[in-house]
Amino acid sequence: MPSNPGRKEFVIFHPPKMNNWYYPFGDTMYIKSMAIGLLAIAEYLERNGISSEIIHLGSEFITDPKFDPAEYINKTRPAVVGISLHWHYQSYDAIELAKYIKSKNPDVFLLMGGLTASFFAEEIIKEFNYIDGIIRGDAEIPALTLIQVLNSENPDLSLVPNLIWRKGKSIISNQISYVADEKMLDDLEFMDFRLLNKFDFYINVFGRSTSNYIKMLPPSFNMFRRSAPSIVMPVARGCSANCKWCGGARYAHSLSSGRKRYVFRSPKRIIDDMKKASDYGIYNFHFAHYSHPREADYYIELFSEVRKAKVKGGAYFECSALPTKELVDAFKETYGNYEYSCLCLSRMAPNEEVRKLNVGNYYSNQELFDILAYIDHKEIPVELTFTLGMPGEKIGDVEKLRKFRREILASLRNVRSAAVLTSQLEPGSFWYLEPERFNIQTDRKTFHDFYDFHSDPYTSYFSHLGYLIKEYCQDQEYTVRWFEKKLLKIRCKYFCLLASNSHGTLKNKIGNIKCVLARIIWKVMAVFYKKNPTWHN
Ligand code: B12
Ligand code: SF4
Repeated sequence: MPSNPGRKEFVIFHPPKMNNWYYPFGDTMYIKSMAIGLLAIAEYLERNGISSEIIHLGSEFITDPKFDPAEYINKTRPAVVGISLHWHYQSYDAIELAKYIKSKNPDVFLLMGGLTASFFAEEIIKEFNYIDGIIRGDAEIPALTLIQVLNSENPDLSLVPNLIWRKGKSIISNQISYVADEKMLDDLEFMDFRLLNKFDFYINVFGRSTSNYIKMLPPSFNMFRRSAPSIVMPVARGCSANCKWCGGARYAHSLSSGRKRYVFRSPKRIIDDMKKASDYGIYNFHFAHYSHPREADYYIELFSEVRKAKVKGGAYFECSALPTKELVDAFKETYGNYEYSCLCLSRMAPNEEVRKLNVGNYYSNQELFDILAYIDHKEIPVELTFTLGMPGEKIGDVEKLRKFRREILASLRNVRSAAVLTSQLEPGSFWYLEPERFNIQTDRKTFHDFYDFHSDPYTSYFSHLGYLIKEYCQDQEYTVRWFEKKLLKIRCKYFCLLASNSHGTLKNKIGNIKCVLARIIWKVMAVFYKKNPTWHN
């Protein structure tokens, strides 16, 4: 049972994708990180007199397999139950959770929010009648208003900004009039972990594990790789770029949350967050909001403040655009001495034309090689991810990718990992909105398509795509499933994830052998392994 069972008016659940299967890891749980803003919503309500709590159903089910979310709501009787549906991977789990809770608690107001729920708000509310409302986009003021309205004598839901709701048989869509600006974001408090049940588990286990939590292994075995508790810093909301695969790009945000502008929080508030996070034992800070070289100045200023304030800890800095030399210098000066610090360059592909078609901020191969050489010269560890299967690519590009990756790896001394990954189709992305422009065909259009897809426990981020690229393999007709399998085979053959920073044929084979051994181990363990029941199974 959660550690703090006092009555709360607002309970928010984070449902991970409970069943996610990828062979080398077996039966895993995915989407362990909660939406960055959940703690801020809960804290905002608390400070306005509405007691709130967040329950991460992954931590609950691991630490207490008998935990029953519907029973918990039945006992605590909150006015509103929120369910976070931020990542499309949660689609099935979130909807089933709503159904289960409502079936046992018909009187409770069941609210959803998050990026995916916002994008598909109308379809979701029309189809799943146990959901009473969805807040589209930013939710702090709307959630507070909703509870105040529900607590009033004559509740009038039309007063709640951003809410889409049901009135008898009609669906009413209130205007999106709340989009948090700089001032509001600076006012929010993102690090009050006391509002999250089992926060120790969240920080120490999920904060240190890989993206897939291997359910057959105990928590301590899931804590390899990054061994410092780490958290993503709430630096900004929205994005300035329009990468074509991304459901959180500038255009996608304007559709789902009405956000037109990328908004950064002040460096001072980020320093406050870091200090508070340190009080909870977090000493690795993950930055994932760098999408254009012009944003480098913000981080140079932030890092200078970090040095002044002497905030201890390392940093994992994800670059969606190429970092500038000045940014690399500032990173080195601030985080060079910390064991876990690292720069990450993601979604690299060798073909410049493919990059032009897909990347928000184009850079040439020469620019990429130059900055990588500079990072290496500064002796900063790097993590690289390469993407296989971007629109515009043809099967012949696989050989180019091998060569490109080999060249990069041969020229760098501090590579931590160099995985080759595929992407899934994200709702709201340009790939999703305009498949013809990218010469792709998708099998997920409606929310229901995502829900159906994720209801299959044998799917995973690593093995499925949700699209095919036409003419990738010439003179052949094929389906999305066939294409997914084809790319998976290519990945296993040349870019085995268990040999992630090697590029030799032999090392890849060793990776493949490890994978076969893992399969045998999971098969044996499956005989003894009793799956935790969830709210859906
Ligand atoms: C930072 C970031 C990360 C960080 C941390 C994310 C986090 N903890 O929130 C890291 C690096 C860990 C990450 C990981 C992943 N991410 Co990411 N990430 C982003 C990024 C760049 C910014 C997110 C952000 O700033 N959010 C801030 C705002 C938008 O969200 P928020 O404050 O948390 O939540 C607000 C609302 O959504 C809402 N809300 C959320 N839940 C609820 C619940 C209720 C009840 C209510 C009322 C409201 C509500 O209220 C909040 C504000 O008031 C976005 C792209 C972008 N620019 O948006 C991608 C993005 C969100 N990520 C995405 C993906 C796919 C992933 C991964 C699955 C990638 C992968 N394949 O492994 C993983 C999932 C990891 C996990 N959950 O365990 C996709 C999601 C697409 C989709 N619709 O599913 C995006 C859009 C990028 C893309 N490729 O399309 N990501
Ligand atoms: S992938 Fe591109 S569009 Fe999406 S958040 Fe990152 S920089 Fe922005």
